[in-house]
Amino acid sequence: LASGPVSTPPHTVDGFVKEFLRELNYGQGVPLSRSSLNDQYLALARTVRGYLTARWLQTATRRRQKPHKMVGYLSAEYLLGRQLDNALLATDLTAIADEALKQCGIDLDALRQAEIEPGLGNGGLGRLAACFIDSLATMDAPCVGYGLRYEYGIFKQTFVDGRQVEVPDNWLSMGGPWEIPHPEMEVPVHFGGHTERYVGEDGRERTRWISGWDVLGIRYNYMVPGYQNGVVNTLRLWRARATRAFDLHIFNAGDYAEAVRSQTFAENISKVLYPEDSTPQGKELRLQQQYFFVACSIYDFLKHTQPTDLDVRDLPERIIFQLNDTHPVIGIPELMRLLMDDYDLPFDEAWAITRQCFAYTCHTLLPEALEVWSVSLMERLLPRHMEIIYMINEVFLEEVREAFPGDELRVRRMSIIGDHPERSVRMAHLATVASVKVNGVAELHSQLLRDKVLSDFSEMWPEKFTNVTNGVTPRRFVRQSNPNLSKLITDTIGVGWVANLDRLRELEVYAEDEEFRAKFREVKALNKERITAVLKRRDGIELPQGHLLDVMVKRLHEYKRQTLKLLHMVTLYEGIISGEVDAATVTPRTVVFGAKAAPGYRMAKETIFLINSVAKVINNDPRVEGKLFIAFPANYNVTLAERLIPAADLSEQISLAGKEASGTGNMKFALNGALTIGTDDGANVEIRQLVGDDNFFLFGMDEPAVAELQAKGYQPTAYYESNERLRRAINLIDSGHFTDGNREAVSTVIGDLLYNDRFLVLADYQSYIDAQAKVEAAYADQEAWSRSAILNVARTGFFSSDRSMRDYIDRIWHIKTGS
Ligand code: 26W
Repeated sequence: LASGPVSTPPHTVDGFVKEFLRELNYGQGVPLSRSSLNDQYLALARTVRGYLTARWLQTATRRRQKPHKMVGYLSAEYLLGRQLDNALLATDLTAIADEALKQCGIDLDALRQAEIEPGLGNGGLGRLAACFIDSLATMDAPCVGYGLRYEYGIFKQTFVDGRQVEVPDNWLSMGGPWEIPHPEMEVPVHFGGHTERYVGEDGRERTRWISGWDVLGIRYNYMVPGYQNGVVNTLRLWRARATRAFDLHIFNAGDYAEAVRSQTFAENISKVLYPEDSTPQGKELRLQQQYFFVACSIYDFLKHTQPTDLDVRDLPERIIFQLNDTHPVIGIPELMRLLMDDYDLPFDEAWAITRQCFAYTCHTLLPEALEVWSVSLMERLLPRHMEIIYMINEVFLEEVREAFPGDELRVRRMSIIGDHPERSVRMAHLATVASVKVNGVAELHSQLLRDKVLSDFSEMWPEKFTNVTNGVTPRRFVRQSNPNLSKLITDTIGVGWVANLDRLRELEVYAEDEEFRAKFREVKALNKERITAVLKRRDGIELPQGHLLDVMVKRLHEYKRQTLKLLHMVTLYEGIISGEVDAATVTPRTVVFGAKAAPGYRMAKETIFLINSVAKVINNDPRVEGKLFIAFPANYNVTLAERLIPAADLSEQISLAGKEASGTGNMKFALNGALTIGTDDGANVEIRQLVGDDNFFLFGMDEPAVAELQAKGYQPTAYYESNERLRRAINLIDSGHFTDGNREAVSTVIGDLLYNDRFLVLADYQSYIDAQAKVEAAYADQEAWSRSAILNVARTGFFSSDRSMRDYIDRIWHIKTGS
């Protein structure tokens, strides 16, 4: 990196025009007069990147002056969303770029639309990582985000006859203007083979790993700009490439087939993001991905990022690797391997160091989402790591026996190696044993981790467990996505809130101000106009106007209970068409769903089909015209979220209590002035505490009630039989009313609801219907509704990811911010 002065392009319209035309002419190689929209977008992105690069180099140079501890955020997913607007905002170039492009006869908005968002994540976990690195840059905290540069991100969802069809997301096909590749810096990563003992020159026995095949990690840097603070951090994603030493392998000819395999398969490693969200498939390629990016990242830190004279014994003063769920946990035995086999440290010393270098965040409560890898796969793919895991387990189980003498049952429960259904490595156990701290992502979640999922561990090491409630970046999810509300807030309390979200509290008094409430409603109305235009252009959907806008957007999963929302809509519809309910008394309501299903998740896909089927009938039935409407735009992603959330009146957060670790969409809605209808789950609990019971629609069983009902044996049919409205809603679906008389087409979902219903949809149905009736009553009083909505904005500044990062820094990382 340059250590001398770096030049920043001039912050003027003229300067910007010059940079832009230079990028267009010499970068894209086209004159303005013949440039395509994509040429212009790429030139603009590169221009803005130029402004970032200067700051990026300055940040790196400054950080190099002084030894410091940094965070290596290890995440298999980063759901970044579009980059252009965020970079313009961070550099305060939006107005300049707008004017500069105008002078070139170009509309900035058209170029914004040209960007394909990097969808390198599935949902909450990946988006959280993106929010965190944004906040760390804004706080000037030394952090490198490490991950995988998937060539194909999360699939593009399309609907064919109401059913989800996945299309590959070739996000780089139009160019990757935000990345800086370094093909000259290759990181070797080994797989397979065997280990052998040998005696070193000093007479000590050592182990070496003779790999079966190797790949190279190619570094791609992305800039992560802080908000108008001149800081730019790094996101470093790895791409796999076949080795050149490949020919040598062939000549050595020991294992020709394996060598050929490496050539063929090496580049598959970073090919595609696994679209499974919370159901690990145990696929070998996924383990290859995990080891690949973590090995590259640790190597990169040791060889390039730390000062060259650092003694590895001081590592804990230089680095803390944050494990974003269990996906990067293989980094633990990897660091052990490096310390023992490359740096010659004995096991005990390596273990003492390693145990100070990792911290683990768990993001789930579903038992099926806890990753395990079979011992046989591990032995084949990473034989040295498997040996090290056994060694770790041995000393760990000794500790357990010492702490709980004679409790062999406990030893078996806690072992890193499990026996059922096959011998496998429990990654959450390995992570917990090796980490300085283990955290959940909301108060309730952390409590349930301590009391249930990892209770043996929290008994042994109570101080190891902590909570850090998730957050979202206010830059992207308020300032950028909701310019109308942002302007109102800034006009009212000044601009400081963008980097200090607690200041939203100052809005609280304005909840009582009639004029402010009117302006607030005007903002909502404008945002509804905007989403109406977006859905029309993007999906051909004609959103009815003047409705309560009720939004449920998140991955499709049974525990999130999209079917409960659907049952509510069918209930309203059935009430009207049966004549039971006078249509004139019904609050006009539009429900927007957005949800991708994992391609192999049958029930989720059937639910998508059912939503689309119900939508088609309701939207075309004149009896409910102007009253009920369901929109299900395909391919819900970050870009659509940014348009949709600011327009919502009602936020649906209706997971079964005890199942949603936190949720982060819930926070985005509240911050944008939607009221929440939600269960006592995840961060909903904290949202409700902050906004107050009067400004939140709570329903459903709480976690202890759920546990109790399940313990005594839950029978969904009992609810079906005893609840007439529920029965009529289910019967209407079951009759084939929404599927052209085809009852078979709905049988999977209906059958599951009646005879399984693992997530207690029917048990919470009546409570949900009652809460929705309260919503309607509340919405009828627009002044009171606005007051509540404003209080939601004013009281949820806590959910800034800046605050989450403060908490990680204070409770876990102990790093310094600023220079
Ligand atoms: C395929 C294996 C697997 C297992 C778990 C893939 C992905 C997961 C994730 C842990 C699922 C996930 O994204 N969890 C979500 O994390 C968010 C950020 O903390 C929370 O807000 C959500 O509640 C949680 O579901």
